[in-house]
Amino acid sequence: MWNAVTRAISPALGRCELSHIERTPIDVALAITQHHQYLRALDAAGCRVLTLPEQAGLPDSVFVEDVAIVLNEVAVMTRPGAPSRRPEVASVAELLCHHRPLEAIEEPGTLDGGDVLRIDRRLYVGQSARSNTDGIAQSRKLLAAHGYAVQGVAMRHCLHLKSAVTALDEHTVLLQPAWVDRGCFADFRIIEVDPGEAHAANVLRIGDALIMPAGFPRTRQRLLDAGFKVTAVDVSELQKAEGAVTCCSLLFRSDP
Ligand code: CIR
Repeated sequence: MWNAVTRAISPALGRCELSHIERTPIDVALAITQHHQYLRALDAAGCRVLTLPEQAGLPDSVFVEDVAIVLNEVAVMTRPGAPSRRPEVASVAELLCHHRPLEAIEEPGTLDGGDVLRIDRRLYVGQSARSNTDGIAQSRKLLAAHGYAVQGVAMRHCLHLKSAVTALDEHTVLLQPAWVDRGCFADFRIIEVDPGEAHAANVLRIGDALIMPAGFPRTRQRLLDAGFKVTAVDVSELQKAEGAVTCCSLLFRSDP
């Protein structure tokens, strides 16, 4: 059974961190409606959805993915690269400690969960503005003890590694070649996003179900043509906050 930890949207979402996109007004009421649809999609994909209460003073707190790496054996609480986001960690740790032994990334390390792509026993970690060399080295040491290999991945022009590449199954990735080199994923079958849909690579996988943002119909068609089962959810207001679909949940199994 998959659990999905999520968090209700802060009314301050409009004051979120932004790195690679221009600030445009966010309709918070619409964002909340869209987030409910996202939660329904998680439920339909077979998740037990756990929703933490909103943190009004923390604009980006809906993006729970960034504060932890949750594996079958352990959860690593991150130290987010944006200082404004570090107060988001504690309340998620309080929940996760009931499900996993906890470890933590410590100063001077920084790491955002959005940079961590797990495929089988390997974790690809984006060398981004949010995840520094020390944070990646700490995660490598912590996770080697549990049999995971951690590999840093160069990337460009986007916030997180999972803005540029996500896994569709254990053998296939969806990739934006302008933001990460195909060669880093040479061991996998690579499906590229449609050239006109730059932000389409962020897809959330739950077993054999995929959730992706609406608004990328040509990339979605590529996934359907390749035989994947895809649900599209409109997350336009979260996209204005530089979020997408992986960032709004932390998935872990209750029967690891
Ligand atoms: C930030 O800049 O931290 C937020 N506005 C967006 C975080 C999105 N997180 C993710 O994709 N993992």
